[in-house]
Amino acid sequence: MQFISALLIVLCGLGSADCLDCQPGWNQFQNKCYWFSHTARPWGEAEAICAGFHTKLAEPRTNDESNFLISHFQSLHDSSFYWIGISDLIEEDRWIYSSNMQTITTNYFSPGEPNQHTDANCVALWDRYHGKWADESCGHVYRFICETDVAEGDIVG
Ligand SMILES: [Ca+2]
Repeated sequence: MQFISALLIVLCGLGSADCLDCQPGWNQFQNKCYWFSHTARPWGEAEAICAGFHTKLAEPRTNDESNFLISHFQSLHDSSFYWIGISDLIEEDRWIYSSNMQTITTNYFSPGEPNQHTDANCVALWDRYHGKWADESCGHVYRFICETDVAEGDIVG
């Protein structure tokens, strides 16, 4: 059974259509499920909405995860910005994940970004940068991306 679970994870990571490990409306990549919102909120409210579903704003930890978010973002063609769970709210110019306050382990700021200093403390994917990151004022009202781990029980079905 463990082998089947591992196989499903691999297949789902490759975008298998039979993959049912995420809830309807969520997109799977590797062992995470992502939801791209249809409504726009300030960063803090976006975080609260994710938390309301026991999830969190997306926190890409690897280049592969960042690349997945960017490619899915580009496939949507429907919004200019999407919030993710990275900010320098606590300490200027130290970009951290919201859930554990650790310094980011993958950096997809577009060249020249971040560039707005204390005026912009939250990170969004931006279509002008083909989905790479910009620092934005946290009060701006943008769509957002929530993430959650694939539940182990769901993998086995
Ligand atoms: Ca800042």
